[in-house]
Amino acid sequence: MINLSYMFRSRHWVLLLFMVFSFTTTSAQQQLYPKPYGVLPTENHLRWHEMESYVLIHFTPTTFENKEWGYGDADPAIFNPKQFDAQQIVNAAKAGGFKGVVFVAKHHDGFALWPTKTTAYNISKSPWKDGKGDMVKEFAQASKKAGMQFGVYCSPWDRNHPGYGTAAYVTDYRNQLRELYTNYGELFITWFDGANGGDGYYGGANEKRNIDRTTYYGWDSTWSLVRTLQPKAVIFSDMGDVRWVGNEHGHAAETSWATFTPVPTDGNTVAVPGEMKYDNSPGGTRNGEFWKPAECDVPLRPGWFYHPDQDKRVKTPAQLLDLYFKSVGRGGNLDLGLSPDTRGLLHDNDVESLKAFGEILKETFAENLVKKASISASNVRGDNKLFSADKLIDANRYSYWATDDDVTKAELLLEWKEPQTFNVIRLRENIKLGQRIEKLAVDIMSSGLWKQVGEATSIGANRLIRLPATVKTDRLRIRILESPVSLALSDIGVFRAPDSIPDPSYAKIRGKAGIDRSGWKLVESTPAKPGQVTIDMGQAYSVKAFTYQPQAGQTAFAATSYEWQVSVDGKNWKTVSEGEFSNIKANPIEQLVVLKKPEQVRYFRFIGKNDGEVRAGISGLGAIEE
Ligand code: FUL
Repeated sequence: MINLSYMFRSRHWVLLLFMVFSFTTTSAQQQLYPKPYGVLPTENHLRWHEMESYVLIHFTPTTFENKEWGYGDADPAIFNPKQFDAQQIVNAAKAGGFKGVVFVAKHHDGFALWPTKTTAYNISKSPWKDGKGDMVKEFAQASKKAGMQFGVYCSPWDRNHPGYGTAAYVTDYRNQLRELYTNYGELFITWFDGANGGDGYYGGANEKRNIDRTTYYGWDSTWSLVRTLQPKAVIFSDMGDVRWVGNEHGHAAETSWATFTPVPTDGNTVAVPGEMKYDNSPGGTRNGEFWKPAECDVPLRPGWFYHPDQDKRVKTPAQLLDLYFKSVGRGGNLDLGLSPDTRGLLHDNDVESLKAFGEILKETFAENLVKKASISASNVRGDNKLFSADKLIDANRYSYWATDDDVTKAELLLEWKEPQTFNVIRLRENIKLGQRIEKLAVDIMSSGLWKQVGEATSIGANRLIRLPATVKTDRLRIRILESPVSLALSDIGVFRAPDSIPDPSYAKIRGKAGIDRSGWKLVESTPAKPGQVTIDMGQAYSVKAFTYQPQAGQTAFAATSYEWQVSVDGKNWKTVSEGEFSNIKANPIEQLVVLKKPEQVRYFRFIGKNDGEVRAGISGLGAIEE
């Protein structure tokens, strides 16, 4: 009896000791909630991430000049879009699944699309609506009506303003921002591009105006206007709250961190729009100083402005879907450029592409197959229901599955009663706790064996893994392989994108191809003038246009201005076209130069200049017959 009671008491004692021990060790090592890792997004960032995609609309007198950059000298009289309908444009964007509209209220040409008090070069001087129109207002209202958010882009560079380069312009520029931030409701974004300084009209001076980009705009003071007047807006710029992804192709790097440390150019101490190093922009900076996720901007057509010769070069729904995966699917947002034509409407081809793309997106994400699955995890933080694996498949974007502090690798298993068919996996971290996961792999059960079908790095706000082929299975496994800290994943989605996407009708018939280059001979190219070449096409043609393709990855050497000379006999030459390749460094696409009238040409000479010197990388030249 005594013995038994002793034993009982001692076992009890041991159990008690054990409980105290385990309780104290857990609480000493691990708190209930995981600690955040690194820098974190703001509330503005969270809303921006949830948007995923929006459009950027360029429509100014530059449209009527058929240019990419207006020089600042266009007569406002040319701006008369007789059928302008903001709602047609905004609705087309909405049909594409886009959630917001950014309107270019003023581009580099300096023409203000609203009746501003800051410059006479504005919409009130145009015949549109007898000078009583306000295009910013029309887009703001149309966006509201369509349930879309609204933002503005007001170009810091102004090729019309006589005072550009002096303090007077900066005062006017800030007043333009004040007007835009005060009179058009709540903005979700204010957009600042980095192209600034250079030649322009400047009130008739027609000269080059260089500015010190690090000091001229006083970005801290300029941006404080956003914080005060539009506190819910994110700033887009090369190194804004959301960063330029460093290209205008619309995609982030395969590994793209939301964190970023802007790096000044050599000899400078600050990074500013237009003057910083862009090497890390596509991929961000692991453990960077700021949360600055990538905005991936790309026009729906080759250029940002409407050009009739690009009607058949509208990106197809399949291309848009690919861009979506490379931007939104890599934790960034997609900003797609739309360009109304001179009627003031989006061309039918653009409307058709957007609509078909929107339908594909809807179809892809219509059914999340995880809803039918059961889910389990190899570890759950503190074995606590708060962090259980089913948080990954609930409807709450920020509820999350988490692991114990010392668990940085783990497995998640999804099981279905019946085999499921899918080709897209979506993963989201609870970014309120930072960007943690560095690498994971996706396996499916196939004929009784695990088979790896996908992998991903940098998860963050949103990671879409497009499987190389559609699979059918009743078991899916996610293996999280690398993370510096415990895991905090909030979402798994399993979807099926259409296996094939038909091309829209316009894309089936592309524009007339260039003249066959196989018989062409290079008759002149000298190392002393690396931007100049002369070509003999072997016979004379009636040429209506020339093309120039800059070298990929060498945009610093792209020609920023051009001259084409032609000859029939190789002796007598005439210049048939001269001008600027606008925006070529940011968007190094093939440039098309249409001649004023078709010319008889056997020999042509291309002279590509960079900053006034004959010096340009040439990856291809072409000629198009009448
Ligand atoms: C660039 C500009 O130079 C282009 O013309 C275009 O507006 C693009 C969206 O931003 O910086």
